[in-house]
Order: sequence, then structure tokens, then C-alpha cells
Amino acid sequence: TTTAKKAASKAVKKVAKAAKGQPSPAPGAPGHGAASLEEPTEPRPPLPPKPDQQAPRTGTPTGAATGAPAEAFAQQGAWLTTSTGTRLRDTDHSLKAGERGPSLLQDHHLREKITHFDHERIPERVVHARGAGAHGLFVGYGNASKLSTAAFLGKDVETPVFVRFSTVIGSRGSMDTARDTRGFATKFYTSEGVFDLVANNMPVFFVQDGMKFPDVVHAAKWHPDREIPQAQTAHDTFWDFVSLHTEAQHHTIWAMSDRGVPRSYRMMEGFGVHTFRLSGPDGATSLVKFHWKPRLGVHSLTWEECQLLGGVDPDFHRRDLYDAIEAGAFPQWELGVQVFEDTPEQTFAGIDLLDATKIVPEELAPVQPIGLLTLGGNPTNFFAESEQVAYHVGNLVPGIDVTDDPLLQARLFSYIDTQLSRLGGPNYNQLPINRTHAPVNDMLRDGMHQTAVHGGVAPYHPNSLDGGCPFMAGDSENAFLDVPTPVAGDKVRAAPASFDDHFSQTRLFWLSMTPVEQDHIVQAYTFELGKCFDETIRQRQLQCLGRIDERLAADVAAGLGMPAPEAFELADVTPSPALSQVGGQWPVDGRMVGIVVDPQVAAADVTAILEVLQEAHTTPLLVAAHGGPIWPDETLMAHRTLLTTRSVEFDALIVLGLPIDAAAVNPNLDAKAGSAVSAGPDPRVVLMVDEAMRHSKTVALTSELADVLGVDPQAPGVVVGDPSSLAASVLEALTRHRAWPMPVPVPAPPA
Ligand code: HDE
Repeated sequence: TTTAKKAASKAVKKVAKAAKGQPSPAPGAPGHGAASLEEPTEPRPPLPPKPDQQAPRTGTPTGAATGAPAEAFAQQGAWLTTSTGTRLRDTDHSLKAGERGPSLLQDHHLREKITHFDHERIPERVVHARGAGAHGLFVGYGNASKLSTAAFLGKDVETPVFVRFSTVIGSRGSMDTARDTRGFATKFYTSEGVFDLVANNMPVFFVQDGMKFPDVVHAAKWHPDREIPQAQTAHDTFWDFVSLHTEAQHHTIWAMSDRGVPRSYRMMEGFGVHTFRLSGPDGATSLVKFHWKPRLGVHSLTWEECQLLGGVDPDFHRRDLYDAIEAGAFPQWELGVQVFEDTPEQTFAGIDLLDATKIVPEELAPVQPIGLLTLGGNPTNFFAESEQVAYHVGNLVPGIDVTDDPLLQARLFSYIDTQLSRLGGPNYNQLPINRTHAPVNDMLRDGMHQTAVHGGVAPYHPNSLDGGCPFMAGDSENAFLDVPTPVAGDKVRAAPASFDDHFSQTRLFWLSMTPVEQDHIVQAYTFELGKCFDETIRQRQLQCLGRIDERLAADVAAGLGMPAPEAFELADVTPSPALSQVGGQWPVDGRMVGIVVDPQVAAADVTAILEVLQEAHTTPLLVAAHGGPIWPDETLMAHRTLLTTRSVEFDALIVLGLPIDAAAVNPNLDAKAGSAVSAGPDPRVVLMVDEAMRHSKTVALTSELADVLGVDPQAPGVVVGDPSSLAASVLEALTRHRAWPMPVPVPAPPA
């Protein structure tokens, strides 16, 4: 009736008014999602917008707005509409000629829905397709203000950022734990415009000249005929290229080292790779290399973990980053610089600063911290933020300029060019995630996906019709400065002689590794070359290894069952211990601890362990025989079961009980174990412990369980004790990441 309708409408308004300004409930919280199993069909007052109906977040966790008119994008109200706001009464059926008849061409809702869906995907990035982003805040220490006028480096200046981590080779859906270089790109929304530091987790690059970038990428990506292998360099074309184009050997040894298999994005260093030029308030310039240093230290997975995770949890790094941020274990990095005098030679200690295949050892030029980055917010929408973010090495701010590094020069062209096919036109800087927080007054107009409505009639300079606006800024208005540098020489396609040394720093890296890291490098080369079919390619790469180190070449040759290469004259280099990631003690925030329990374990012991671990900002997960409550009269629930987890998910294991999955036992497992139920522990528990130990993780357990599982209490990483003491021991051990050294068998060279 009309009265009922009026009453309903009044109620709607009242609720809407009360709800205005209220944050909508978080996913999983009461009020969010289904309260009953039935689909809600009763008309009801509009609720506050669901998260996916809210305006895309155009600000950052710090609350800084990007300037996007949020309301213009808002999704509002309780009723389904077309994209043009007309309310709809049905979205389940096409408009048909009769219930069993054909669909009608006039069905505008069907066409809109399907057409939009048909175009939901955009081309993936040509490299770095697979990635994950997060919002954060950068705070300057102020000590770089004498080197650079960049405002965001000022003391206590807070700058919102968006960081995207990535792998390089795989497609968007490939596994996170591939052996690969990782991208570490940061967009600083500074008061003076956007500054992008588009970095990697390795300080050197495969090629010295951008001209060679398509070559190395074509070689590293899948074979063009079968599009395999995905996300890996373990195949002929990659090794064909790097063994011929030997400037790639330095980056290759980094990729074969533990740096190629990070434990977490949170535990990686970042490197700007190129040398940049800073200009200070007095006009003085200096050359710098940028470094990100993670507060949690640099840590890696083992290769076997990577391979298992590729199946068990292909999203391992993405999940790790998201979960750590949700849990409040905000990852942090210090930004640092190595500073060099801006001399005409642009060298330091004989190292060519324009050669992106060279590092400057930290022992020669210490990394000086200049600010702190904290990642404190997950994206609201993966596509709108992590996918649409567009980095560009040419997004610079006053006080930071580029150098003549020929790799960087090509990147200056590539990063905006690639967005044209990826984001569909030249207006991608208007996308919310790319918008600067500084006022924009450009004269760029029109084009695909133009969302601004520009006023005025004179988008040209000079003009009188707009009163001459916009005006050119000078030094006093903080205009960007292309630092004037002298240029001379003939126009040539050539590289300087200093670019010819491809092996001395490669050897330096090898010699800087501890034995366990060297063993991992040997294993990695052996694995990758073992996947190459062409004998010549393997031989050629063995020769390259011989030019790095005799033992390296001999051990890999032995693993391949091939003769070691002849002896080469080796460079005399001083190792840089700073390159090793073994040693030291680090915070344990966000580490995963698996706790294996059964109903015979005292629930109070488990609760006590959980408290200690949670207080230390680690994430303990209970592994039990089945889902749901573990003890009939306790609220503690299993987080994982023997079916849903594997040791590789955890940094450490605490084994308190022996769950037996009596009901669900897989017949194959049964057959293998000769009835898992009656003949001792479930083979999956045995496997978990065995794997964790093989990966040099801490395994903590009671002495009775050590007996039952046949675990040697003296083995590296094994902690035996009362349940009450185990959590503290695990936390202490985790500060060192693993119980190195782990014995990695190296096959004896053939006689
Ligand atoms: Fe990139 N690179 N790159 N690169 N790069 C891209 O830009 C390119 C290089 C790096 O999370 C592309 O938007 C050339 C070095 C990262 O969105 C493309 C050359 C370093 C990311 C491109 C290099 C990087 C990219 C593909 C040699 C470390 C991901 C999609 C001259 C310092 C950014 C895109 C993100 C992405 C070109 C070399 C890092 C095609 C031509 C050296 C972290 O423009």
C-alpha cells in the first residue's frame, strides 16, 4: 500500500542518514557478507556501501588525497543499475522470445554486461607481468638535503608511496617462487610531483645497453614455438644468450644465487642499479646509487622449497606480503645512497659508474641511510592499483637527475611507450593510482580515455588568450633542473673499453659467498644447465664458469657429468662480505610457525605457545588431523590439516602431537605406509619433519616425539624440550633464519 511504501521510504532515509560517514564493515566482520545461507530477497533500506561499491580509494593509508574527484567514481545505493544508473529488475535472465525461445538483440542489459566482461583484461606487462603492490609511507631523515633539493628527502617529511614487487619472466598467473630477478618499484607521491624509483632486488643488470634488452628478454622468456617453460631461465635459449653475451654473466650469478629465490618480498634488498645525479641547494652535484635495506634482513628459500611452493602455494609471496600487512607486521626498508664525486670520468675506485653490470662494493663506499619506508596498506582493488600502476624512470623531481648510462637512457624511452599498449592510450597518468599529489597544469589534451574536462582555449605556449598561463618556473619556483653536463665525441655505435671486463666482479661475487651459499650456486647452475638439451650451450657456459672460478666450474661439470673446462687466468679481486646474506640476527615479524597437534596435547600448552609467538609478531598456525575444533571443549580451531599444508609454508615447526587422519586416509598413503593408522605416525607428519630438517629449519619437539619420529636431537636446527620452553627457543632460532650450514651434497668430479 502507499502508506507502507512511505513508511519503507522513511526507514530507508533514516538508515541511510545514520550510515552516512560510517566505515563499512571489514570483510569477515559482522555485518559484512551473508548472515544466512539464503539469498536476501526482501527489499531493505540501503546499507552503507559495500567495500566494492565504495569509491575507489584515491588517497593512501596516510589519508593524502590524490586529487581524484572520488564522488565521480562512486558506486552507490542498494539497487543494481546499468553503468548509466538505470535501476534493473533482473540480471539472471536474457530477454527472450518466450521462455524457451532465442534471445533478443534488443537486450541492452545483456549486451552491456557481456561486452564489458569481454574487455575486462588488458595486456600484461611485457616483463614484470607477475607482481603485487602495497601502499606505504616514506619519511626522510633530512641528511640528504645537502646532496639533493628533493623535498621528500627533507627531515621528517612524510611522502605517500605505492610499491609494486614483481618477478620478471613469468606471465601474470605464473608462480611467485620462480628463480628470477625481482622488481621493486616505488612511486613517491611527493609535493613536487611523482618520483619513481624503478628498482630490482639485484644491483646489476644482464646488459649494458638498452639496445640489448629485447634480446635478453626474448632469450629468457619461453620458447616461441611451445610457450614453455614458464617463469624460468632453465632452458636452452637463455643459456645460449648469456654464454655468448658474457656481460650477462654477473647478473646471471646473482640469479643463480640465493638472491634469485627470496623468502619474501619483505626480505629483499632493492637497488636502483644505475648511477643517478643529485643536485644540492648550492648547485653542487654528486653521483649516487640507491639501495633499499630491509629491516628484516635478506633471506631466501631453498630451491626445493621454491619448487614445492610452486604447486602448494603459487601465490606464496603475494600472500605473504598481504597477510603481513593485514596482521600489522608492516615491512620496512631504509633507503640509502652510495655517494660518489661527480667527476668528468664518472668512475669510482676504477669502477665505471655508467656500467650497469658493475657494483661498487659497500666496503669501498658505504650505504648511507637517508629515509625509512613502511608499507602499511594493502590495495583495495588489485586491478585498479597493482595492475594499472605505471612506473617510469623519467618520473623525476627537482634535485634528482639521470646519467648517461646507456641502459638508463633506453629505459627513459621504454616506460612511457609500453603503457600505450598496456593501458590503452596516453592518459594513464589520470588513473587514480598514477595521479600526482602535486598540482598539474600541463598542456596535454584529449586522447583515448581522457577523463579531465579541461577549461580554457589556449593549451599552447606562448599565449595571450589565457593571460599567458601556464608560466615557466625558475630556480626560485623549484623547477626541475636538467643538470648541464658537457658532452663530446663522435656519433658511434660502440661501448667504452671499461665495459669489456665481464668476469672480475662475477668472481668477486662468488668469492664473497659463504660455503653454503656457494653450494646453492653450484646446485642452481647444475639444475639450469641440466635442463638444457644442447651440449654446446652447456660446454660454453662451463667455460664461462671456468672464467669465474675453478671449483665452481668443476663442481657444476661433475653434476652434469661433463669434463671440467680448461684452467683460465682468474682476476685477482677482494671479496665483499656485505654481499653474503648469511649471518647476523634479524627481527622475526611475520614469520610462519606450524604447530602440529592432536587432541591428546594439553590445550593450555598450545594456548601458551600461541601467545608467546603472537606477541613476537609471528604467525602461528595449528596443524591438526581435520578442520574445525581440535578439542571438544575448547574454541581453538585447526588452521591447516594434513591435507591442506606442507612444511614449505612454515619457517619453523613445533611438533606437539601426532594427528591421525583416520577417516580420510588416502588409500595410496595407507598402502605405502602399510596402514598409516595402525603402524605409527601419519606419513605426512613424518614428511613434514623430514622436509623441514632438509631445509635447515628449526624443528622443536618433545623428547618422546623425537624418539617416535626418529629425529636426532643433535641435528642442526632440532630443539628438544618441554612444551613450555619450545616457543622461546623457536623465536631465538628464527632470528638467524635457518640452522646453517646445511649439508648440500656435491657430487665428486668424475675420475
Ligand atoms: Fe624495466 N621495464 N627495463 N628494468 N622494469 C618494465 O615497463 C626496460 C630494467 C623494472 O612493477 C616495463 O611498465 C628496458 C632495469 C621493474 O610496473 C618496460 C630496460 C631495472 C619493472 C621496461 C629495462 C628494471 C620494469 C614493462 C633496459 C632495474 C616493473 C612494463 C634498457 C633497475 C614495474 C612497464 C612495475 C618494467 C623496460 C631494464 C626494473 C617494458 C627497455 C635495469 C621493477 O617498459
